[in-house]
Amino acid sequence: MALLTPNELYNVSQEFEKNNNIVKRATGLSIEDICESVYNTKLGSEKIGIIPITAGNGIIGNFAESLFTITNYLELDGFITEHTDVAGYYEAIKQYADILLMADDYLFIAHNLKNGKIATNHVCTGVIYAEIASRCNYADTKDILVIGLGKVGYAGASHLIKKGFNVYAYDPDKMALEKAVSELGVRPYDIYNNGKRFCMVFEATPNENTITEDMISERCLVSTPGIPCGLNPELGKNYDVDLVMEPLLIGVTSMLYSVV
Ligand code: NAI
Ligand code: PYL
Ligand code: MG
Repeated sequence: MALLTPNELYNVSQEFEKNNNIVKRATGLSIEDICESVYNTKLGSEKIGIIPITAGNGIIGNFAESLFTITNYLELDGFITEHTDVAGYYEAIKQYADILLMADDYLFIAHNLKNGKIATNHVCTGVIYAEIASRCNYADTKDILVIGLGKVGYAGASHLIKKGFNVYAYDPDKMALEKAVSELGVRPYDIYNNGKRFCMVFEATPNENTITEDMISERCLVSTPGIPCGLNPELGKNYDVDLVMEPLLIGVTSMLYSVV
């Protein structure tokens, strides 16, 4: 599991605002509007308990603070527990938290104690980034390219299929590709011989340069949570790409809307 580093989280507020402006320009809606539409929910003033977890590789600098930042941006009542782990969980309950946010090295969850809803970061991240790509306001087709069919990519591809998009997908992991073809009905995209170009791309891989020139049309929207970014900056500039890419908070926003 690729873990975030404090360095990737030092300016999350600016990164979130920057990406929200790109999303508004390319889709006509804000990230919050899109989350409201996807989950058919509205945020209130829920109390959000953020519990630092020391398991595995331990606390990631700026992680809890980043979650606190997005709860403020969304005008929720967020707090980071003074204690970690079980003591932190107990503290959050005693502080009457409505929703808990906590992450170990394998799973990052949002749990609404009031309605019982629970969500994972990888599914909510896949759904929101795929949804953003699919709302490109200058696309004239329902064809969309998905690069990467792991935990995040599979969730996003599943969401797009349910929305009726023509999902073309690629993953070098044959098992992952075959699973998505058989379970979701995605169409395998042959990166070596396809000729088809896309104006909507959802990428979810932990590698650079996964998006190549022959995959994208002149003007396109690339929506990717992948770290590092799969789009080469040079290619992005030459092809006038609207790039939505942020290390954590777009996915967290999706988690919060999905559990209220
Ligand atoms: P994963 O390891 O479950 O899946 C990654 C998939 O990408 C694998 O199936 C792998 O075969 C595939 N892949 C690798 N190179 C490829 C290539 N050149 N072309 C196509 N597919 C390729 O990882 P997961 O959990 O799905 O996360 C994906 C990325 O998203 C990671 O970098 C992770 O750190 C990041 N992430 C970012 C979040 C955010 O909010 N920005 C939230 C969650 C994850
Ligand atoms: C949720 C992120 C997105 C990409 N990789 C995931 C990651 O880094 N997970 C680990 C999160 C650990 C948090 C640590 C803390 O500070 O509470 N246990
Ligand atoms: Mg994100």
